[in-house]
Amino acid sequence: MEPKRHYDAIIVGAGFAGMYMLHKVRELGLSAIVFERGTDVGGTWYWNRYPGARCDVESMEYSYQFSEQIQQEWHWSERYSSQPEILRYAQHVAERLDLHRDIKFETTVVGACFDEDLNRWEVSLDSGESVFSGFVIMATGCLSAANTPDFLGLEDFRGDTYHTGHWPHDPVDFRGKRVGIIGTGSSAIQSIPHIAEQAAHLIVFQRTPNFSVPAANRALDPDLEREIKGNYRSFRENNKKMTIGFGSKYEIFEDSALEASPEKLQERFEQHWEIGGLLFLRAFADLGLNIESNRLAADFIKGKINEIVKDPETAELLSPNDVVGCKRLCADTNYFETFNRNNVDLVDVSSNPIEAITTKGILTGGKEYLVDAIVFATGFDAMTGALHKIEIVGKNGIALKDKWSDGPRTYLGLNTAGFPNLFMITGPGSPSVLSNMIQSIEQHVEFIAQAMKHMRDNKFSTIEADRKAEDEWVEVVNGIASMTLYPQCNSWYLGANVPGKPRVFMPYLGFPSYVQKCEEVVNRGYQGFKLES
Ligand code: NA7
Repeated sequence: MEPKRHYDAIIVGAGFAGMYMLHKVRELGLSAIVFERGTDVGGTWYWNRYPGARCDVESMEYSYQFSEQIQQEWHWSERYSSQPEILRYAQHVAERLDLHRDIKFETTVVGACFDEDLNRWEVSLDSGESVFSGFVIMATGCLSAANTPDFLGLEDFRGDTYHTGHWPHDPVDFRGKRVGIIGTGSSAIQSIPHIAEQAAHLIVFQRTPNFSVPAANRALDPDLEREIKGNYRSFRENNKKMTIGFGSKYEIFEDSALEASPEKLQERFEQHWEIGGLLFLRAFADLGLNIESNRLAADFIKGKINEIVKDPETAELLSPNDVVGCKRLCADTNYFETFNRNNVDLVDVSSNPIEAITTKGILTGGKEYLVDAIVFATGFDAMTGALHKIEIVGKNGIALKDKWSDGPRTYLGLNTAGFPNLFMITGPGSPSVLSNMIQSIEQHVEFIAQAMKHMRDNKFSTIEADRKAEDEWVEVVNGIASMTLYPQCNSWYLGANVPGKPRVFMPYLGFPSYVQKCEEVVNRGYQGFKLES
């Protein structure tokens, strides 16, 4: 498909955000095109094909809810969906909504520049072409810019290298190979058990151990599916009342871990260990707020690690000293058990950082570990990385990179002052990664579509965040984060995983209060936005 010269809206990215945005823009009768660098829809789930990749939000929740028909007809096979199944779901929705005809694949947007005289964006593509539009909607994803540290000698390595967030489409065969994996975040924790089963030898290079709770994944219970589908709408509404936007079907506890007797503490933690995954943090109301309560949860998980991992030295190395949940809690299947295998070694690179990649392996602590392949499970330049890969220039020639040099500043995570008609879906300053992503995507897409309709109906040509409203919002986001334990560790929520990135807590915590704020903004005539004709 050859793009036209001009569209009402240009959407960047064909993940769940871009797909639904295209559908909504079409509903408004406006013209739109989606540019997507991959060969198919799916976004995060298109790129993250590493073995064991799986969502940490339950399948019956991690899906679109705008179409009753689609949510009824789709059947998930497991409690937590695997990457291939989520990708099939994305493809199914794209077919049902006939989206492909307006998506230009294998096309990377490299620049977007606002023309103040004509009130339009000029979007530049990697082909060298330029396309113009009234609106640009960044559906670029929160975890889509892979982060590979600048290891000395990387280009000299003679074996194969992979990044979990950029995994090849053809199956990777590690049989008979010595594999090194760098990182022990969620992607590593999910892939290590699978790679260990296949490879001759796996060496895990760990800088910081991570908390992980078994996902307790299993086949989806047909009775549960029937029950939820029997009243899907009210199930979704109940989830929207949860701070994190999901998990309403589990009991909610209001008490503090500090008030519980040792027996109660043990019982509640055991119960939540069984429930599994992220929901472990719901065992007590204050695990994310009070450091003493949090320590009790940390000790419980460390006790489990000690029980599972047979070698005490390895168990000790795998036991984190951080705050639980401050980095995103991982949900695994047989992660700690994998370290009992004879073909798996753990190398601590916390005190001896990786010095270099050699032609044949990884050098740390003066020792060279020989490997045939290296897996970089080193995460992402989260939330802002994908935006900054595009040269975005707003009013007065100001680049987004410069405006955000001390960290992202947005109003509601939807727009940033000085960049009219540029929307972000689940941008920094919105619940995004601290919520059910698809639910937050839908809420943002609907807000944006409604704003576009409002502008058309009232003959406004531009919408832009007011700088004062933006400043106040940044304060609100930081204020909420500072009441929690989130800012206390070096997480990607803070940008702390990327050297040189400003340390700013990026997501907004609290799905219901955020939605309420957005509704108030609309009801007050887009309060905090400047609308101009
Ligand atoms: P994460 O959670 O950011 O994990 C990246 C891992 O890579 C983490 O263990 C890092 O250690 C490690 N890392 C990064 N740079 C280095 C260097 N230079 N040397 C050694 N180790 C390094 O990314 P994931 O892809 O696992 O998960 C991201 C999210 O995707 C996850 O939270 C889910 O929401 C899905 P560090 O902790 O920085 O010491």
